[in-house]
Amino acid sequence: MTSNTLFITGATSGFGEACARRFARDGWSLVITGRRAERLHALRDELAALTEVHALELDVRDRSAMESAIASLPESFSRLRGLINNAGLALGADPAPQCALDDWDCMVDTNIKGLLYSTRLLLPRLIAHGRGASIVNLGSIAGSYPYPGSHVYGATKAFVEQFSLSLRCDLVGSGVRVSNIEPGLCESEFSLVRFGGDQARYDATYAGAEAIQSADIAETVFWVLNQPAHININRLELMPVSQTWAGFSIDRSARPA
Ligand code: NDP
Ligand code: 8X3
Repeated sequence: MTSNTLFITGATSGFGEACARRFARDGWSLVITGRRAERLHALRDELAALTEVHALELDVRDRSAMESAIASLPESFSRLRGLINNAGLALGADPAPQCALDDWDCMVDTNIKGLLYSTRLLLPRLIAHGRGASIVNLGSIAGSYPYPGSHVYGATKAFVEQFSLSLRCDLVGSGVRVSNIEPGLCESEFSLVRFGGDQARYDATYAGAEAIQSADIAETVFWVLNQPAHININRLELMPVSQTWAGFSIDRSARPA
């Protein structure tokens, strides 16, 4: 067993998959998770040439499945140096009155409750590792800056930001670090999921923007996890150079009575 074992939620695409590749290259043992079994097992088989990999086919919203999968982790993966809470999604970008409540439920259940389950269930293993252990959460710029259609997605990421900061208070003395990575526009299947598989909207989202790529995020996460053990990166916000903030929007239809 190496002393560097990492648990990644949502490793079947995008940031999670890129993180798995990045850390495997450096010999970290991996627990990779996701719902799409075929992709998960293909990644496990590919990375097994580099390191020890354990694949868990898991829906992070399923608390009892999470409890039993984590309770029965093989002994060699039982002590964790890192947890990347990455599984997450946005569904739609329509104005709130037109949204489906099921989509809101799904974002809350995945981005908030799923992250809480993995964090709470894995905390004892991170604390057992102690100094140098890290939890890295995937927040978003949407957690800090609202935009039309960000409503529940942005609110889930605001939760992740505040939870990350609060958790640090409770972990003081344990040596376990907590970081919230807050990316802006990144090219991944995220936007296909958000727009229900609409390739034209996906293409329009990234056209000419030189968006951040998943490998860029993996490099950032790798840097965060490899800081000296006495340093905690609290929050790290990153955007492509092409992206900045919009101005405030003002409705000018009001007329004095
Ligand atoms: P992807 O859609 O490429 O990847 C999302 C991953 O999450 C997949 O591996 C997916 O696996 C997993 N996932 C989703 N729902 C569940 C679930 N219920 N149970 C288990 N796994 C799940 O998106 P990204 O890589 O871009 O996004 C990763 C994280 O980064 C998300 O939290 C996202 O909110 C955040 N983020 C993304 C940005 C972007 O612009 N792309 C910017 C800022 C933050 P599977 O479907 O197999 O279960
Ligand atoms: C994803 C980034 O700008 O689409 O978290 O909300 S954004």
